[in-house]
Amino acid sequence: MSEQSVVRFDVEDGIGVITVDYPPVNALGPGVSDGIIAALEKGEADPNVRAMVLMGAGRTFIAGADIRQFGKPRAVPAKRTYDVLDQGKKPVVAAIHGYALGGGLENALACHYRVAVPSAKVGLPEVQIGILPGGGGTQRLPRIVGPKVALDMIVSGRHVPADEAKTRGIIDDIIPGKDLRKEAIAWAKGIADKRPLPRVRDRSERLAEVKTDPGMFDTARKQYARRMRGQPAPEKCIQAVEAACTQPFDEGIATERRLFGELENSPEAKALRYAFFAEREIARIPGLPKDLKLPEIKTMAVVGAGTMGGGIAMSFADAGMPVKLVDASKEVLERGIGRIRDNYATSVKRGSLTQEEMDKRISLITPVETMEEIGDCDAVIEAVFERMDVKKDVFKELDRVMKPDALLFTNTSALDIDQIAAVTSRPEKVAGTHYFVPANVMKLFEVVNASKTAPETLAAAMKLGRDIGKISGYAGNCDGFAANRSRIPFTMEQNLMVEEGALPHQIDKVMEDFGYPVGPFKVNDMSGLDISYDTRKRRKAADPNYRMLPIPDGLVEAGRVGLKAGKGWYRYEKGDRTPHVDPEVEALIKKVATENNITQRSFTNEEILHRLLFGSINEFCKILEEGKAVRASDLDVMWLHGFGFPRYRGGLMFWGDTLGAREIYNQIAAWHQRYGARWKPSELLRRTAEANGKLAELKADKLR
Ligand code: T1G
Repeated sequence: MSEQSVVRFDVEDGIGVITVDYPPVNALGPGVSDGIIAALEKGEADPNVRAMVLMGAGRTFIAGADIRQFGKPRAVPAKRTYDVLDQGKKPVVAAIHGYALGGGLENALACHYRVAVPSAKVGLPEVQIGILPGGGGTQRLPRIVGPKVALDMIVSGRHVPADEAKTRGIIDDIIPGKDLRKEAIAWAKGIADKRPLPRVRDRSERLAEVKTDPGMFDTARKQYARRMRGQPAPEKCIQAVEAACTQPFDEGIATERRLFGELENSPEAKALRYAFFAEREIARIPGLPKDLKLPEIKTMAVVGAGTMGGGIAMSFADAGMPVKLVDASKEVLERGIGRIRDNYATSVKRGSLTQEEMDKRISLITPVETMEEIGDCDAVIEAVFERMDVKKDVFKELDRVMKPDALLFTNTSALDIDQIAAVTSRPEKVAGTHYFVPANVMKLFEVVNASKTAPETLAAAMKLGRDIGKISGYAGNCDGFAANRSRIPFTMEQNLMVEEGALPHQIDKVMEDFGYPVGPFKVNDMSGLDISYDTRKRRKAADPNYRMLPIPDGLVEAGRVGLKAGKGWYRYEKGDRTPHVDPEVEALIKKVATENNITQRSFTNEEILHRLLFGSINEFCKILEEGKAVRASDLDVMWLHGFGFPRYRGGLMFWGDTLGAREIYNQIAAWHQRYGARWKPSELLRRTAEANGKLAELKADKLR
């Protein structure tokens, strides 16, 4: 689309209509701002034009600046749309549908009036990509909603629905939206002759709020400190809003622009931009025909009403999709439904869900006691006990009861899906849909492609995940698939370093300083040490060479199974979740080390960090080599949404590139010499190091 045509201007009934048409989301890409300025000047100069409307073509208003342009050299624009709007003599109405975000809302705030359709959302989400509103948003928004609400909107970056935006005065009116253009023109005609023109920059009455609560900026600093740890943008957002309350408008704009410049190329902003596009790229599976006819999934069933099955059923009800929940045992089914009710009730108590919404979601979940009753569903997800024989029995049953074109998905986290599919007459309709705990919360939805899975089934599963608000990621069928498999070296090194002398709280501190909300040993205590202990026991039973972990095994055998027992890696006071370092654990560690003739030593924090993360970088490369994942950035997205990897570091491979593939390869090669086979460097990593290539740009050459 040539720069000229990304903005259209036409006049209807004395109203100049400026339409931004720059798919997919009318971002302020090349030519858009200039196009808006040209249209505004045309309208100003045209005597037949009494007022103007600014709107977006397609599915949305302007979704902000073009994020792809950041970090690239850009000419300083001679004019800015915001200033041209401010200097205008004719009223301009922003007509908002879809999203008005970032520079989109900033343009709307520079217009004289704003109207929106009921489903519209507005916001200044720049902080989520490591920057701040750079088009006057930090100066104009506080003048409308007051500094306190502006702080909340700008530091959280949340999207505000139209009704709340109306209540807060961000938009002047809600229009039906049946015919946006027509309704906006009518609205503009209604105000065309009103003078003086209401410019937001001239308003200051709401800024006085700061006099009654001068401490609001420090309150915001405290409020957001924990959530925004390690990120420079929130503090600068607060400083910019503070400037709106202490400086004249144009000086405030200059302050905003300076602060923006300090953030645009920060490491955190680059990492958050990488994460933004990686989360969109993960939806694409190379080689999948674009015109595939996908089987429609409108009704779901879930087999197994345990913790996982219940969470999975909630994930569908939360997305408004009817779901049947079946379990062989009436008692387990009732307990499962009870647990779902409790979860929703907790959300209602916390105020994150209304009672009405809870009732609606519960009504979408139908408990049934027989498999026959789910036969008419479009697809089913099996979430029963993680044992192959149990899974096979269930899939034989599903193949018998489910309608012929129904899709059969399994939530197994590691078992061979080819074996499961082989017991059915429709292996092409079988795939893995792997959730992470808690299933109704974690966004990652790992879609596992088995050797007989049809492209339609794979694509339908990927779409299903997106339809319920998850991030669907492709994985090949292998032990642990992509996400869990890439995590195994992390968990192994976590435990081996403790045998060698590093202490759990030291390792936890390193990872919390790195940006994790909670260290790995505390996470283990929360999820229960007995779960992974049982998995190790099963693996040992299946493979005598499987290496047990004597220290966590010893903890479990000593009854220290974690938070639920008041002791695990840490000790906990009754009714309190605060972890306390426990000398008993250190004593057990020393005892196991002595019994296993392990010489203990001290560790630097850097060694701990690299031992934990380099192994998984190496495994990422092996997974890509084997074609069990599409691209490195997918695995990064899986760690962001499956394992809580700190978002402002972009992802594991993106972070790896801040050190360089060569340094990582050399270290791994050295550990290979020292520790043996588990550190055998991936061939792909060696080649990338040699070529000084980027880890985050690695892709599988062929999916297998
Ligand atoms: N720039 C470039 N591309 C964008 C984009 C943007 N701002 N927003 C979306 N896309 C692409 C996206 O990569 C995808 O591409 C397609 O559009 C659909 O997006 C001066 C400095 C609007 C809520 O942060 O939050 O303004 O993968 O899959 O789920 O102060 O996109 O199809 O090739 O996400 O319906 C501030 C970012 C910028 C908004 C729609 N704005 N976008 O969600 O679709 S900074 C934002 C979103 C700024 C000013 C500053 C979402 C959405 P592709 P999608 P969606």
